[in-house]
Amino acid sequence: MNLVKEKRLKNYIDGGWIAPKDVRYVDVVNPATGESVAEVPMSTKVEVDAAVEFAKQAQRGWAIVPAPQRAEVLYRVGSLMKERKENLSQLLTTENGKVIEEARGEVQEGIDMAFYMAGEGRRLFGQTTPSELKDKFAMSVRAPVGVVGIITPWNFPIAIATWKSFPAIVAGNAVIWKPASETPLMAHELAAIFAEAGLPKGVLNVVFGSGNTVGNAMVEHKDIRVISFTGSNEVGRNIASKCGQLLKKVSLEMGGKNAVIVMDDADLDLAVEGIIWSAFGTSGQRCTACSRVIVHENVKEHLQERLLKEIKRLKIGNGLDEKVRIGPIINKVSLKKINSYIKIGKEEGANLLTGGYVLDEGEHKNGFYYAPTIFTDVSPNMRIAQEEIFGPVVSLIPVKSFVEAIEVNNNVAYGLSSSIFTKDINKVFAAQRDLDTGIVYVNAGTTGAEIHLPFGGTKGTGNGHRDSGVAALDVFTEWKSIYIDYSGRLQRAQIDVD
Ligand code: UN1
Repeated sequence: MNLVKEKRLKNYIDGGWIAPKDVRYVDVVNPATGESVAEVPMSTKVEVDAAVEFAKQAQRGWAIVPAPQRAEVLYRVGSLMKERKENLSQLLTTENGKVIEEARGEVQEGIDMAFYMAGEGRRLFGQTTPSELKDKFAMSVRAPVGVVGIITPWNFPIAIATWKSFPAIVAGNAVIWKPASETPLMAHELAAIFAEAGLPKGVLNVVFGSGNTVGNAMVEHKDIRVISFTGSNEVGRNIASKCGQLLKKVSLEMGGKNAVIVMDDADLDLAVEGIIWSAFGTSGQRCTACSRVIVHENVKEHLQERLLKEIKRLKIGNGLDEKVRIGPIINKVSLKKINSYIKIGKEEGANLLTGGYVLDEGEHKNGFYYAPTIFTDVSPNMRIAQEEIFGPVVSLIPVKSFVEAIEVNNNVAYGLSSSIFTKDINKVFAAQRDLDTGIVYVNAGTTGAEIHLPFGGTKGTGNGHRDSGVAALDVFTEWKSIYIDYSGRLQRAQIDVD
């Protein structure tokens, strides 16, 4: 059952809960109340090295377990997550702050991923290909890579971990996982569920700690052959250059500057709902959050008025309260960063329509809350329209045409998600082709990716890999080409072909 009983968390290494020696502990703070709910150890390279040794050993055995049997563990993990969905969701809200309804949605994402990837245990399709030579058989199969490292963020502490660890495990790898220090409880619970589901020891190892120490030790460890990272652009680039030097495969997902386009033929009620949900849900702390609205000038005034009206209805508070729609921001550092963009926006000449301040009175006194914020009359090159803010701040950018809307959408450094509201079927098809993002929505907001489709984006969002979906297997497997000659002679390829 719920295993977080002791306040001080332990690493999960080689199937055991182990407290690292002589390390400092950091408080895990409930952002809704400011209270410490646990303490997380700041492990060191020593723990990473130990975990990798155990993982290497375990992986050899795990790789020869037939994939359908490896998948059985994931089916059990999915069932246990389903049984504990409510507990996990409450705990997730406690450490991350997201409202309980969204926490349930996130846990559901993990459950879906478990059953979906378990299905891969009976597929993991390879290919057979005709050989150039007689009496020779050629095929390519997906082979596990070995020991892989996953580094996950605080904004989706369980879902993103499942996008990465489940495909890695079903494909026969062993995993070293560094969860974000802000949200270690989900990692603790997922490791406990894996143990209960019968995953052999050493196949999954959780090492808590900072990116600088634990993350770095993972990136630099010669026996960790893949790094899959979701987080900030700055950290991602740093990891990428180190991995480049070491010729290590790295998969990066580093955020977005996602836009909703509202054309003048759009269903405005629907567009308003879509914008409110994708801009202010999760307090804007999603990689997929909408932070720009590109609106046709004919409907600009109307849309602004409608958004303003809807924003006033949003109850902001502790996410455990079912009536609350907007929870807190993860911590004070984030609050400060969001606030700094308000100043930048004003200085750039944007018009602050609503919000733009920290909520710190009454029920909001001890937590980290920010008022949902809208800037209007934003021009596409302003910093508030170019840089990822990761908070409930949205910029309205007026445009004159569909072509201009697409151009503005694409003219940012990121390319994760985009959306268009229109009733014109021609614009729908042109937009899905021309929007330069890894995910495109039509008549829906920018959030809500489903786990059986690839997740990721173009340009500064990543480096060409995808989480989730069957595409995730490409990150965690190597193609192995196998030739079996049954001619009884030495046949020389490209030479003995006549
Ligand atoms: C993220 O913010 O990094 O599509 C993940 C969505 C969610 C996942 C977001 N399913 O918004």
